[in-house]
Amino acid sequence: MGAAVKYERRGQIGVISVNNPPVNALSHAVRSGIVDALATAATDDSLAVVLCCEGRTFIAGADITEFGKPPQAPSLPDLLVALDSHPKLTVAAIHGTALGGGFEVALTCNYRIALTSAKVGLPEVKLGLLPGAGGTQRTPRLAGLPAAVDLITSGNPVSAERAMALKLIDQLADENLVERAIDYGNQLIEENAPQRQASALTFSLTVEDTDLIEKSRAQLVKRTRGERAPQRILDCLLAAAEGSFESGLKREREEFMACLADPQSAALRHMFFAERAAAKIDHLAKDIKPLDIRSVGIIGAGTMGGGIAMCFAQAGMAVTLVDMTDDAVNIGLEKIAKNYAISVKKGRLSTAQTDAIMANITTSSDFNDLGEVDMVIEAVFENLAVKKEVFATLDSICKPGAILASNTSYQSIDDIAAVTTRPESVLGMHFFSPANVMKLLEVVKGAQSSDLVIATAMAVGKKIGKVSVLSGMCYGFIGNRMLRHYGREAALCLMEGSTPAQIDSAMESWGMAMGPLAVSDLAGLDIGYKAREQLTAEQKGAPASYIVADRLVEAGRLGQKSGAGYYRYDPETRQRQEDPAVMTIVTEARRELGITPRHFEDEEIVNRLTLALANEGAKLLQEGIAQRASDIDVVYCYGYGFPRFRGGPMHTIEAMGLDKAVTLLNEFHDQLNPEHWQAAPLLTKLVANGGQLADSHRD
Ligand code: T1G
Repeated sequence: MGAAVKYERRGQIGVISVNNPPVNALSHAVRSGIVDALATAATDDSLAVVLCCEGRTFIAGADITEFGKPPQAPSLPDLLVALDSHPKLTVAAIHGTALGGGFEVALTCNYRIALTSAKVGLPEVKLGLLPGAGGTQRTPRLAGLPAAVDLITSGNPVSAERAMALKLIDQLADENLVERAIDYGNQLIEENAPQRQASALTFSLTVEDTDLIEKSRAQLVKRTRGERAPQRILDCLLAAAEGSFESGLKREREEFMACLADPQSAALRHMFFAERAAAKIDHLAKDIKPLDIRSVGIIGAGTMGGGIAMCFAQAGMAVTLVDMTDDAVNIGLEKIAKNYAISVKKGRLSTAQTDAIMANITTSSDFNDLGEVDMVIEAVFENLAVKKEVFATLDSICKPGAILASNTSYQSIDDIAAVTTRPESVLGMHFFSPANVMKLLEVVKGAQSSDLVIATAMAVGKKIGKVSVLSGMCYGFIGNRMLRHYGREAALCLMEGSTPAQIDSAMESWGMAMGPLAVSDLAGLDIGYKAREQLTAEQKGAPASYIVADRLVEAGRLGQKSGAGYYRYDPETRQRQEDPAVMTIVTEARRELGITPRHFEDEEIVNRLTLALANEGAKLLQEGIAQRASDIDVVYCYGYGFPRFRGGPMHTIEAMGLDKAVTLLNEFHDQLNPEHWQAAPLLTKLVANGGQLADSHRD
């Protein structure tokens, strides 16, 4: 059986115990170990078998690292055939998170007992897959179709208590799970309980079920923006009702293999590991222990400061929200209270919960109240002089060792650190609006930011529920530096012949949460306008890349905030509507710059915008601003609405083929503005030596 699985007798019960840290994934060693243990139990004089796991959780799924490698027998289906046909009673003892193939193993046992603290789920859809070991066939037979649709298409785990209500679990235990499971096995033997197999159950569709499947199809198309696994899951669930268990299992296998081969699954599995890799800081001393941050000061009670304050208060940390006047602070606090009132109204939080969160926030208009906090995050107006003044004051007030972070989107962390006596404790913590919703946090390392401070900021990000990504210092850090090229290409496609509606719908059909021009309207066109006022003509770039945006602002069209920008917005629904007045402005701008409009295909728009992102991303990699290509993917999927089923900008060109990407870049260089389309040397080097972005680090 090997070290991963052991078998021992406890009286008339045979106990199979899996030990494959960290999450008891169903590696080849685990699968073959369980098959061997089942064979032993089949022939010894045990009367029942308990399957349990050591460590922190029951089996948390198939071993995702094995996907894409040659299969090794016994496969998971082979294991489940042996389990389903076993001659003894089988009991699964569940703790931690029994997920995916792990829960499918438990569902194949005759009975299931779980710790009340346990959770179970079938999250395969989050990897672009579906439960490929009988989960789509057994779950509806045990819990009914509606519960199966919800569990498998959402991929979200449910509590043991909820699972018991759904008849997916039979018993709950508060502690001593293995002992309780052995007692349960003895009780079943005593009661001469039948070998109850989910595979032997049948169920047929009601009219409501059929309606549910069709309604779910439409909802999922909208919610997942084109992901194919959810639709395949519904096909498998239908097959469960329309035929035998065997025919349903066959259909599930076919659909699972189709998912496994689908580029969307490769992208989603890439994102699974990318999110985890982002938390790792290269070359960081292994023994560095992040500081324990318990109290935080937030400077600036505006939209960003208020949202940031909510993140920390929700994580149970003491927050001091500071602004220049009591009025400003009170307005900020009222906005936070309003946000929580909406959450209570929508049933997301209880009043008790929001009261407890609000109790973590104190307010002040006196910086001296920040003397004892462990960390301060500045979220004042995006102006370097103002930020320098704030940091100089904080430096004189805050206790030694307190971390001073700026939420700046662009300003130099080094210039800000230079006005303090503690540059090693200064860094950027760039949140994304709305800060209490968006999961991305860019942790920006200044030239003198210490490893301890960086590690602490990354850990604080995780503690408040963010996905932290480390960025070096450059204008715009990772996300916004790339966004400038993305936005430039959207503006140029408009000037060269496209329309706002075509550009946005092309990108949204491709998978972006929102098209680039609609995003500009949401953020406010005046922000870019004011930023450009501080730039030289050279810094602003090609006039064609901003002339329309400037003309819209000058015409009072600031975006959603003024009811019109690239679109007109319904005052009630905020739905965008095309506005002929915009094309009048565009036509005039084209005439002014001597541009003759031409026809655009959606494909050109998608290629130009995605390659503009990836090419700049490659330059960030070369310069060491981003630690790894997958970090850039995490930034875009968590901060900019890039579709996870595309795996991020860098995975997108890896999946396209770097050679094809570089060929397109060179074509754009020759046909469009050569200054904008110089292929990143890293990409041409990788194509020349057949390398992969995944293996590339800084030059
Ligand atoms: N396979 C391989 N490695 C895994 C893994 C898995 N299934 N799950 C986690 N890891 C690694 C992870 O990469 C990290 O590694 C370490 O374990 C700790 O994970 C046929 C086909 C279980 C809730 O989708 O949701 O079954 O970074 O940092 O926050 O139908 O891991 O330390 O080197 O996430 O405590 C279905 C995926 C698979 C569950 C624990 N199962 N895992 O969270 O720790 S497909 C899943 C999780 C399948 C069958 C189909 C979480 C967790 P490293 P972690 P955590």
